[in-house]
Amino acid sequence: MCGIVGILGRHEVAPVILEALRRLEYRGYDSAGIATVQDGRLERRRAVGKLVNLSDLLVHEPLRGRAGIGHTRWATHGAATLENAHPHRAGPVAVVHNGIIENFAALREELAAEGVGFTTQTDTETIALLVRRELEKGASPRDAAEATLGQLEGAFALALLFEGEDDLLFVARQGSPLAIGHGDGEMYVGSDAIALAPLSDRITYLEEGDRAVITRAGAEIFDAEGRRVNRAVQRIEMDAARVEKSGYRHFMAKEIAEQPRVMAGLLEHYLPADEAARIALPEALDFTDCDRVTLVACGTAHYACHVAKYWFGQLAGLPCEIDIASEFRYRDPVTSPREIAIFVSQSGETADTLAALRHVKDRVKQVVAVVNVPTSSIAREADLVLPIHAGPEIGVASTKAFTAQLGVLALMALRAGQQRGRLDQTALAEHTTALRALPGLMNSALGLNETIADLAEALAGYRDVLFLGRGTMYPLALEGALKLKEISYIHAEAYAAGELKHGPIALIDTQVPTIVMAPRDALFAKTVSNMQEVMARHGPVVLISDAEGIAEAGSAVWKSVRMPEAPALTAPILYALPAQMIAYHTAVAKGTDVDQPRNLAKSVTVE
Ligand code: HGA
Repeated sequence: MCGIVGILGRHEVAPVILEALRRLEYRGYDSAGIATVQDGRLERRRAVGKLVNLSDLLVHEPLRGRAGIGHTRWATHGAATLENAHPHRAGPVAVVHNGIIENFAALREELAAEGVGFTTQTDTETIALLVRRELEKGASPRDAAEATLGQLEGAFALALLFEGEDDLLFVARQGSPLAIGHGDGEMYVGSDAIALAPLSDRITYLEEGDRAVITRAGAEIFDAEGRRVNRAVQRIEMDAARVEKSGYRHFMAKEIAEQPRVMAGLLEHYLPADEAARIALPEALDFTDCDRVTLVACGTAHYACHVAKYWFGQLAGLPCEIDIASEFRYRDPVTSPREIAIFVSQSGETADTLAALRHVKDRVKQVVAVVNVPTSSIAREADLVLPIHAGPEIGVASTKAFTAQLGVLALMALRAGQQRGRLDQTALAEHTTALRALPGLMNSALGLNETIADLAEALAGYRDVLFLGRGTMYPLALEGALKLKEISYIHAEAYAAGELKHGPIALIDTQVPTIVMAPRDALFAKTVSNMQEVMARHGPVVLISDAEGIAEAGSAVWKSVRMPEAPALTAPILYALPAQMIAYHTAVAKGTDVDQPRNLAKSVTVE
């Protein structure tokens, strides 16, 4: 999603802004631009496509100045064209914006009625035009910005730069994240701390409704009511090396390979090695007096919730509901004062998930955030935060965050089972032993890289792929299909294996491979029957199973992937790896942009 950068520097800022925008590239974008105040004059350069186009332009038409703003745009309103690229300018003001101005059409009409013309199709341009209108009435830059904010509806983060003001940035946050970095006689603004990583490790996160007047001397922050407020300056440990590819061809490959280490770190955190079965989750997480669990998320995180639904039911006997955040929020969900609502998001900034959290926050017993970024909005607004400790995830297609989310959710379900008397110490010890063995099994699964690369070469030639699974393998099938379509653009669908004959079997022919995810578990025979139904109709089948499963059912399949044997609890976590590797290698074989697939964005900060 759109990335924002702003700098009041001691030296030329355009190259530094460009570097910061590079660190935001992972969020996904389609055009980019920078504006600076150069000898008092506001100047801007914009380019469609990747940042290299903007940097080429800057070589021929450099931008000078010590104050500037920059933007990577992921279009919501108006095509990815040069005129729609940010910064948008109206006379003496330039704006960069992340989010959506929901009343922009009404505002445009109002401005049009006054004879104001438009040069873009964006909602963002209205902000610049409204600020200019206030400035023309004689308002100061700050008052003009304040007056404009009062007219905007929707979710946004924005930064304003003014002609003639080389020591002023006005920024505001309403729904989309924004961080301020403190330097030595310099100040920075960024959509996230990653953008500011090498510039500053002292970060202030703006709260909902905050606006700030920034000069090189510091930031004056005001809340939505205009009261001056203090927001903490936090020291961020942002190991710059962790956002490098470290020799891997893609971030996604690196992040897939990191999973054994991430899982080991997560377990070290939540499952102390010294005590056999003590789950080190906060005491405040109490499932005893709880009548149900609700899990809400989007995309891959939603599939993690889907797996957790099985765990909460089977391990803790707890009714569990899952929903997609954008649906949950608007369907008027029935809540209970004894309900624990869990919101899962890698970035902790997912706009729909945040809105869903706010929707039920005061109506349930407890709101828990399972996030990768503990300083994020979702984390800050929840009653309890359980970080997944996955480290920065840069590839747009989530990998290590998914398995780490599953790790935390499994521990929560075990804790619930223990607290509710469903799991005795022996059963608990069995499950924690299984979790401790998981990093080793993940390492073995990574050894399948070559096998899966070969399989992917073959899959890359197909247009449609089906994924099937039963039980906890059903959400894994959904995740496998999502991953494949996200980065290879192959149309992929997933079904619960038992659903096959209720419709999707009509798709089966020699041109539609079916990937069956089926460890040799209690449901194996049933899934194998569905697999046979596919083969009887000449559909090529890829069986992902363990040695026993493949020995039993793999003789007539097109291809098989032999996974290490895994206990029922950890199998869905382990089987994420082949699903990710299939998607990754298929995308590589097809030559698509693995880390920044078309149209997709990381940290989805608009609804
Ligand atoms: N609505 C603005 C900004 C979009 C955005 O924030 N994307 O992440 C536009 O379309 O330019």
